[in-house]
Amino acid sequence: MHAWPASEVPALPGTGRDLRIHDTATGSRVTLDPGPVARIYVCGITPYDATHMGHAATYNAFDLVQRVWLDTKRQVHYVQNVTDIDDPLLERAVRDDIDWTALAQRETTLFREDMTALRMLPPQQYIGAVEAIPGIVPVVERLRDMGAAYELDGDVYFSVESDRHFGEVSHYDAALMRRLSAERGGDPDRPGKKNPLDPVLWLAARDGEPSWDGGSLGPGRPGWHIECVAIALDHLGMGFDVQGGGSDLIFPHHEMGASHAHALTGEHPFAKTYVHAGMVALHGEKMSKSKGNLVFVSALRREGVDPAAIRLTLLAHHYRADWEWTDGVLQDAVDRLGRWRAAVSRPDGPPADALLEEVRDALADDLDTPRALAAVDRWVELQRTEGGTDDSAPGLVSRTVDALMGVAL
Ligand code: 5CA
Ligand code: ZN
Repeated sequence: MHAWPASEVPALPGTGRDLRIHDTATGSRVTLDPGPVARIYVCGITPYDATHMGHAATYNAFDLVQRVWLDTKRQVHYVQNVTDIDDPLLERAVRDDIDWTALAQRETTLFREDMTALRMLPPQQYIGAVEAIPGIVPVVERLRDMGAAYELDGDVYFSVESDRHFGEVSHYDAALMRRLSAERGGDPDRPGKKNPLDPVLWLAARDGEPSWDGGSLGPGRPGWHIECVAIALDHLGMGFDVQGGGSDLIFPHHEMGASHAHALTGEHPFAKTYVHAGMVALHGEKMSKSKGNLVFVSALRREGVDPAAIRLTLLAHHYRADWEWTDGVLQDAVDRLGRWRAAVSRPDGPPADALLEEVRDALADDLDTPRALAAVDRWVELQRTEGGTDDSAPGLVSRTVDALMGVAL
């Protein structure tokens, strides 16, 4: 699949800081130490209802990770998937009486447009589950042949007991794992499984559902977790720097993915660091497609809201916090954008070199965007009240917020 066009990242003087970020698996802040090419896999959308503010907030977090890396003069190898075949997509297509491929295509197109408008950097590989099937089949066959997977009425399940590191991403207890498995696409109550938590790797063809050639597995379609593992291993290999997603992916998705990869390769870890963004809520509940309490990026754009204001709304919240979308938080961002634009439109202003370093410090410290915005606010306020004579300052402020936070003033 093609991704979306990259917005330019302006050059900044000097060099940024190494990123310290909260790692879910160790429960602590770690300083990332990527090579000259930092490797990141971010789980993509299931394209049946895109792009809501929760999605946008999560992709914003991982866009910042990349911008901090780029500022340290590294290159970034970024891979993202599209879950363009899975139960929820098929269910929505039936509900809305639309062809599932048309639904997936429509929503993926919208997602690309939203990501472009929000100045999110595109992945180098943007891979759909369907196009990844020829690579997924041999991976599932291998897991089965090595005894890490088993068959149940034609479906193939992964045995969580085959990975001695199982549980080390989420550290959740068995009861919570079981509850989340049931809520998030698993089938812990299906009789005949070795362990109720075992996730499906390959689902044998069902009547009325699309299916693909599965070689020795028979016709069917892939399970969810193995999709991301096959794509990540194909393009990034084991031990890549960051796997990212929202906190609802900690379990089962990222736990199972890690276990699949450990079993498959005999190596550990799958990702060196697991990073998770908080959940955005609307009216007191997590924004989710299944609940339908959504605010769409595209709807706001259509109403004439500047994408830079949407992005500033996201940046005003720490990426790990759960927060609530309200008209008030958007209005605050619209007002802030107006103040910032007025301040950088003047020909000169107070020196901004210290501001650049403050923004760098804040972002390198677990992506502390509220602190970064506060630093810009202070410069803007000084510009308004006292002004200054540094004629390079307004340009430097513009380039700082664009290069490091994707906000075009
Ligand atoms: N296709 C899978 C990942 S392989 C998937 O979870 N798709 S999704 O469309 O449901 O979600 C895409 C990303 O948005 C995931 O990282 C998910 O954690 C994140 N996300 C979903 N809802 C919210 C929300 N309300 N707040 C923050 N992030 C969210
Ligand atoms: Zn994923």
